[in-house]
Amino acid sequence: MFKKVLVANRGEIAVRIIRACRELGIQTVGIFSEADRNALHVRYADESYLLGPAPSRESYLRADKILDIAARSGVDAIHPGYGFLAEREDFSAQCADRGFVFIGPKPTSIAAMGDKAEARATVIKAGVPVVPGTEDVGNLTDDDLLSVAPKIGFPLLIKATAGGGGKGMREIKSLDEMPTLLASARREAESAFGDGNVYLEKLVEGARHIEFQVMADSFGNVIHLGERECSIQRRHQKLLEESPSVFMDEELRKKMGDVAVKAAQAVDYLNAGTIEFLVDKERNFYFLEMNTRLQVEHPVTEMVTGVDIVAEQIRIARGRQLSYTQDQIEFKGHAIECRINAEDPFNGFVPSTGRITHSLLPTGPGIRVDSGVYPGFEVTPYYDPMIAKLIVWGETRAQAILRMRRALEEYRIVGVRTNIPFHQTLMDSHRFMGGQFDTRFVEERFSLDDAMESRESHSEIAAILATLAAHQLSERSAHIVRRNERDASNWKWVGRWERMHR
Ligand code: MV4
Repeated sequence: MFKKVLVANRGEIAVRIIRACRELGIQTVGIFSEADRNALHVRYADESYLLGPAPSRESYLRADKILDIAARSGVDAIHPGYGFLAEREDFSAQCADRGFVFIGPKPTSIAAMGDKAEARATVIKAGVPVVPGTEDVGNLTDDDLLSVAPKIGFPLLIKATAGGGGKGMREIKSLDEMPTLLASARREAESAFGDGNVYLEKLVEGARHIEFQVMADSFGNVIHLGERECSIQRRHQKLLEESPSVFMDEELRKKMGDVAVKAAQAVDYLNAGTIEFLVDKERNFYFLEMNTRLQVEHPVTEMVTGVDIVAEQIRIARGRQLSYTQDQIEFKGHAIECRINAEDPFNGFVPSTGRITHSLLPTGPGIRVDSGVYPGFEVTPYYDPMIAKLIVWGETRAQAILRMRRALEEYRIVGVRTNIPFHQTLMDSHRFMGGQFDTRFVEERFSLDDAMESRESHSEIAAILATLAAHQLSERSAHIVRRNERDASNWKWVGRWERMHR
């Protein structure tokens, strides 16, 4: 086993990885920027080293400094977490060159999936279904693209080959608007990735975003750990993930799982990865891209399979076989994760910074909180606003939703604004409860302001009630307002919901 691992990340994911190491008896080395001197991951690691100033490019993106710290502290391996250097093929290669095991895939796999047009071409050869679109790789000129577009058909999407995450993406309704939008897509891709190369795909409308967790060891074993439903997102930022997807059945899971495994095998994959699919209303599914890293939402898969994905990553990286065969993977119950962001849901989700003065975490049956903060910690504007993840498990989806409501009510964070009220409103949404949503749901059909406005129309009654019930309300005021009356008890509600879905 490794003796010592460097965790090349910060926040909740660094803490998560340190926890896995601790359970495996592995010493840990943390790294931190000047803004993170008092961060939780620094306290959890056995030893920690300063990288440099707060901005990521001067700290968490400094591969050279991180490798020097790895050498100085004598680690055997480096876990990159997600973001920062996690999907940089050069970093994965440099780790190997300097004699450290990179706990993740090989540089060749990262490269093959990092170029989204190349990824398409590679998986097509392996028989993986993709959305109809361009199939050539290399730099396609505007003339190439304009001539192939009508054959693909409109509406279509321009996507950046270096992309992912929707940057440089443009929707094209007809050929005449294409030249202008091609130029702006290339400009955006050039400034975001330093690469203006693009490709085309037919637009799949009203689709769900469902992804499969895969794991591969160095003995050629590749398994999948089922799906995560990730359609609840805003501006390409996921807000909630769950497993299983309400859309899934045994047969579709088997089909998509087999395809996910094939896609991983097509790039000779090693370690943990995620295959993203679009699934349309007719249950046609298409490979979108592969994320060659541990993902934020991995806990929902851990909760329904019982697999410790990070421990399994470490095991694979040191050359052991996967602890599970596909047949040994069983799915039990339902898990939901809410991403808790330091941002103001009542004000365009602008990031909220400041010192966390108090915090009270929900606990009890079926609750897990992966947090990167604690009372006294200052949330700075330099990094991702996600400060914690609240994950619940229930026997059924209905039970998981009730548990999530209970946990969101218990959760107290004072000092920064959080999106907890957003999640509470989401948990009350009938469309969410009924599983009737796709990737447009949050942006087009769900407005926190509307939900709040209908409450404001009763503002006078609310004011009187507020005065009368000051005691009770003070308990809830940390989360602003939420509907606290339902027309039925939770028991009745579960019964109804479950009868509806029989
Ligand atoms: C699509 C699509 C519809 N049709 N591709 C957005 C980010 C990038 N990862 C891929 N994305 C999409 N690709 C085709 N051919 C719709 C999206 C999309 C989306 C995908 C996943 C999760 C959320 C999304 C929100 C808007 C659009």
